[in-house]
Amino acid sequence: MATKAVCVLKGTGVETGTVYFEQQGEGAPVKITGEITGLTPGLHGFHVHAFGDNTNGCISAGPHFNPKNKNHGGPNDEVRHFGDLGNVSAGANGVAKVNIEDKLVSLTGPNSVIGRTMVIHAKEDDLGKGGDEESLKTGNAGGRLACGVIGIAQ
Ligand SMILES: [Cu+2]
Ligand SMILES: [Zn+2]
Repeated sequence: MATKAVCVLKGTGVETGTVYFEQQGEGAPVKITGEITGLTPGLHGFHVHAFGDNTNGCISAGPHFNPKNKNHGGPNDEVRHFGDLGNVSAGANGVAKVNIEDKLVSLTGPNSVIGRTMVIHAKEDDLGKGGDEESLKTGNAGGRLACGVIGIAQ
């Protein structure tokens, strides 16, 4: 049976943002789709962060979701955080279409992302290749433009 989740991104850095998750069964890849508007054109880091906590805005979501204690990386890297989804690309109109399939993000089991927070960042994620310490933690993706807790969908 398919599991579905949804996340509405809120923050001063976007106009709208809706992200849908769908997984066909335990261990299957997760399809992540949606649209984010009101962005500056270009690449923006896009991650699942550890906590579904919004008490102090997007900051309370904590670091990237990293249950295996690895360094930051890109979505296709062996060494990466579970939450590392790379970048989304906004066109000249400020709209980014999300269309990702990921093997580590899951909606079931002990490492489920349901109840955690999706964050979109001000800057490009360097995917851990920036050559400095921060690159291996956050990809130097800068501030948190908007975020939302991933919840169970209908
Ligand atoms: Cu992030
Ligand atoms: Zn990361």
